[in-house]
Amino acid sequence: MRRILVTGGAGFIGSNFVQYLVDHTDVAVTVLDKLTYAASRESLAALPADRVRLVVGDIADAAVVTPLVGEHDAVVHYAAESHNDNSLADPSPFVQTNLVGTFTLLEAARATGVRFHHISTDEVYGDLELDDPERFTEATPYNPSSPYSSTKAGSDLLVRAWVRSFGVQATISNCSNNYGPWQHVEKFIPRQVTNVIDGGRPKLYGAGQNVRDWIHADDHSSAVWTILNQGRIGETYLIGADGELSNLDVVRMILRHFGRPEDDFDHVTDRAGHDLRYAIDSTKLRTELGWKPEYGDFAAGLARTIEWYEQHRDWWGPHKAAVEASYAARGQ
Ligand code: NAD
Ligand code: TDX
Repeated sequence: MRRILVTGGAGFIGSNFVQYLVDHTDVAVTVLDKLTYAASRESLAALPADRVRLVVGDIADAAVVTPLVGEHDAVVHYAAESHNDNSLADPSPFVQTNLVGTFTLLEAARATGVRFHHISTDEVYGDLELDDPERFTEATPYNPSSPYSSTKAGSDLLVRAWVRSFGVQATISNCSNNYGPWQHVEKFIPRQVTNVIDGGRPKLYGAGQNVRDWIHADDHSSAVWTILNQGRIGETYLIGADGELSNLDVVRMILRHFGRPEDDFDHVTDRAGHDLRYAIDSTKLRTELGWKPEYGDFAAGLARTIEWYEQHRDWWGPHKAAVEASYAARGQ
């Protein structure tokens, strides 16, 4: 593979993958990104211009997508509307980007025969009880809860159909919750960390018992590169790093890091339809393709991430007030 097109490469996880490609390979990268509110040109600014090119455009625009896909050896498709709370406030861009955008890319992959890797989420499987001994596997039935996760589930099913009916050379990965630098302040960990940096209090939805399975974005990127190179066409691989923690525990870890009392947070209005627990069994990826995560120690990864947010106030600061105002308007 010499040339790779990364959709959504100016977002949190997509930009991490672009950085990964620059650091670990010699491929030329094109980023196709609409530069929505969630994008950040700064996340790509330090990368060498002779390795990374940015094309500003919409994945649902066939006139842009089809010729661009044809110039590459592979497409890695990250672009999406990604925030559950936004999907509850206005589902429309989620349907357009996650479904129509993925459809448009698949049609281009079908027309050009280009290898396609689809980035998805564990949320397509719905949620688990707190005491369920089972975790999600590739065989778990789809059961999404939110407009966001249902559009991601629909996009996965489009990929599967385009493989089976049209022979598109695609793989799919479903990953758990990512953390790390460059994550938008609307998301859970950056929101709480920046609240504390600003002298405010973390905001926990409901009782805070909901469990998420945390993975560092660098580990997600290494898994995607492994699947792109060694994955079997038509297969799905779950990506996870055994990082289950309740939201309450994460908030307490953040408060401890800053030397603040562990109960120095607010309970706020719960998310509608809030998934209780996600948990990934990544045995298939580990045994078939030999991948393993490097960031086993969540506390250490979280501490580095907190330090990054302390050092990058100029990046997140300008967005913070508007994000908090929209949460406050919803009682969150
Ligand atoms: P993000 O919101 O940070 O970034 C999304 C990027 O996609 C942005 O740069 C945005 O400008 C771009 N984009 C949105 N609509 C577009 C369009 N119509 N055309 C072109 N570009 C468009 O999201 P993220 O957290 O980096 O997530 C990236 C992908 O990973 C998504 O597909 C998401 O479902 C998946 N995922 C995320 C997580 C997580 O924890 N964040 C976990 C598993 C899977
Ligand atoms: O202020 C908050 N307080 C709070 O308790 C926010 C923003 C969130 N939460 C809770 C809701 C969730 O239980 O924290 C948990 C994590 O919330 P998000 O960061 O919004 O992530 P989640 O809804 O779990 O989805 C994320 O992981 C899967 C990504 O945003 C998705 O793109 C990915 O598919």
